[in-house]
Amino acid sequence: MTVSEVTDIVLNDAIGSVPHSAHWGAFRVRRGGGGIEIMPHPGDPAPSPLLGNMPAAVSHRARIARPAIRRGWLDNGPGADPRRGRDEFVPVSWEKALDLAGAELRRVYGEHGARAVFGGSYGWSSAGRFHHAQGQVHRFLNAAGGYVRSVNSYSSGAASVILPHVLGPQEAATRNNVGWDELATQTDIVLAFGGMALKNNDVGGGGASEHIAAQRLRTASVRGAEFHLISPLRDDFPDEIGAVWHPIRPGSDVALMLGIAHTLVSEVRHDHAFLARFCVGWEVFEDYLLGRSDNRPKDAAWAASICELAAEDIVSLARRAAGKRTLVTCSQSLQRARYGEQPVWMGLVLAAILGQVGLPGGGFAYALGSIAHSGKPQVAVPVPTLAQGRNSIADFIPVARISDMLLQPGAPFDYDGRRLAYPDLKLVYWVGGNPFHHHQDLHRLRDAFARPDTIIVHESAWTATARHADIVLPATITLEREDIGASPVDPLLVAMHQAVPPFGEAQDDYAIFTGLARRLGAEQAFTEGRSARQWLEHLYEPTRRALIEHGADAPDFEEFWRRGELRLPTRPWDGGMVRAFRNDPEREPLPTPSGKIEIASAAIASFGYADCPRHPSWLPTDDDSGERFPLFLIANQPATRLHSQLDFGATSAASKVRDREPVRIHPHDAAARGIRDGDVVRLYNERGACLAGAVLSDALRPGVVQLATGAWFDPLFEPGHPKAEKPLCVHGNPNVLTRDIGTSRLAQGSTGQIARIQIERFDGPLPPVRAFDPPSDASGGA
Ligand code: PGD
Repeated sequence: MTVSEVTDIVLNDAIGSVPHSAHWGAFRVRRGGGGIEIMPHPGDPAPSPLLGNMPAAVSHRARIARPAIRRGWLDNGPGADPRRGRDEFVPVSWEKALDLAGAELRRVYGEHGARAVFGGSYGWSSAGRFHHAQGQVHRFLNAAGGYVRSVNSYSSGAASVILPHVLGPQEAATRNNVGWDELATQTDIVLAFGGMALKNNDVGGGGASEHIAAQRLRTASVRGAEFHLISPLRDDFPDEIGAVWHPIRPGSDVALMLGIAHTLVSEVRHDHAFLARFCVGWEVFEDYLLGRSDNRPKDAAWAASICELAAEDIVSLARRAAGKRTLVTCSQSLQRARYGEQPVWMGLVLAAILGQVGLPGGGFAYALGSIAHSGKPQVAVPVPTLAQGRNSIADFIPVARISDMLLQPGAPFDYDGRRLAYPDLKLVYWVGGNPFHHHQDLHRLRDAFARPDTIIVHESAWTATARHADIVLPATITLEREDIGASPVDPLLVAMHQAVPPFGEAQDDYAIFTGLARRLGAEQAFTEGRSARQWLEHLYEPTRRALIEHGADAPDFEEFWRRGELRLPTRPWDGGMVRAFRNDPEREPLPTPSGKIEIASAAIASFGYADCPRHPSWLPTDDDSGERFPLFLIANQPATRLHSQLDFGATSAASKVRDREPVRIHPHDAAARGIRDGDVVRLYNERGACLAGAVLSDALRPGVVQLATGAWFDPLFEPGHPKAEKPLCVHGNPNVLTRDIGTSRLAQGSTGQIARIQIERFDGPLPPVRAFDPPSDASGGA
């Protein structure tokens, strides 16, 4: 029997459903009644509500049915063009679209070289290991001639650069460091800076088959563990756990950590032996902490004046944490802000002062509770991975410097001790990401996207990124193709069967790149002569071989595909590099310059960055707009979708208020502005403005409003209107308000988490939300 015959049987089996997987969970799909039904994996104790967004994706009007070319590009050819984002599109055949894209790639490579092609193409795309958009675009561009890449992520831009200097690779502080099972059974007290919101635990890149965070927190709580939530938002921790809420002023966590540290040291509750044996730089940091070097002791009263919590609560936190199995966690959100390196570094130092680093259930954990994959055992065998080939050029940008790069070709910039220069880009190729969701200061990004000669995007839907492109190639969604779902920290390998036929003329990214590679004479290098199905079999093979070596269940591909999933063995939990260091620091030094935890870093000091000095420090804000814009906006991860994905789906749509993204406001702030629950409001600052639907809530600290990211950018272009340069987003995308500045010269990470804004009731005629309607002329019929 052939594989496809086996597939047919599975597709038509008695249950009538097929297995599949997304970043937010494994599930089965059943077709019927003109749509699809999604059934969560039975082994998942807490399936994600994001599954509810999937049925709409199959045939929503926002889907892209045919290749389309922007009118201005088609008429005038390549070149900078401010009409990007508000031009019309002309549907064309695949043949014509690929001919145009291929010819343009050839022109740019020929005239300007690979340094003129940006393929950084950041984004989460979908869960499969083969049709993973980043892997596909990088492999294609490497075969075609090379590209300028991006490094690091919007998730962890600051942490991924600071941690190797002071502890070890980011994984040392996330994976295999402090696990959920240890927290459940051994931790006495958790200081959760930025919280552990369950919505964020729903999602893990590549798939998360078991959502265990809530259950582990419950076990710990029943055992008597004490939880402290440090966040401006009360629901950054599950209600049922009964955490003590410390409603801190946004962006001031480092001051609180210093205040706790000062109390510990001045009351001699710190672990001096640990600091002496396992750390370097304590003395210089202690001088700063106690105010010997700057005449400003960072005591509880000092901290209280900055973070606006009571000094006695800070002292009490320090006393409660001392002498117990204490875990300090730092969420990803804290470091997605100006000086985001500091809370990560200082969280580690606080755990070191408590002497807890490396103990089971104690110490420091970065991103435990920020993403489904932290704190879970690693899979013991390699998971399928598509090789990306070799890039012929070395140029890169830190991922969040995209607008700077496009706006300032040739300009110098700092990054991690190096002085680099932005390349001069002519062609931008974006696949599997939505910069008009993920980047900050979207009006500046619009200016940046007006600059290149050509922008090519593969998308399944008319996102704002697709609308800002010149050549738009319709991509399938994950449900429309076969793949293998896997992650190095999830034990379930999923045979992702095709659930529905492609929408309109959509093609897989692999098929699109194959067509383009053919036109560039690079087809063999890109495909190696394999069909998509042959690639799946090829990528599965190393996993199977490793399973055999492990003496584990190792079915051949056909059998794996028939079964629909395979449980992979996991490594025994051993606390990883940090625990090994704790057990034997001489033999198992950390991979830092000193081999120890760096409380002060000579390397960082040598860079001379005022915005990231030699030891963790409180750095007052350099945003002086607080007088004009008195409210803090928290632009956090949504609970109703992953980033901007499937914003039109049922779960996301159900949360909207009069079609807009909900913005939560404290009743005091609302009353002061005459805002009632359900009103449409306008959020604004000097960078832009958006509408949103007001939801009054006392789960926020007064003075703070919260608007999640991911509502599709929906600019209202009014011809001739003086503000057309900064059009109002009528749907509620907070990135029209956020600041496009790096965390510091060290990491240059994204700072999208916090912005200063003002808010008012919107009484004007209500503009319709058109984000999900295709641009004019583009639909062309499905
Ligand atoms: P997504 O919405 O996941 O956002 O930014 P990211 O760009 O990853 O975009 C993925 C896109 O890929 C979607 O448009 C989807 O349709 C498309 N796609 C999915 N599968 C495929 C495929 O197979 N092929 C193709 N061609 N396309 C596909 C996320 C980023 O946003 C991240 S990771 C974080 S942590 C940041 N968070 C914040 C924040 O907290 N606050 C602010 N203000 N800003 C943020 N931006 C960042």
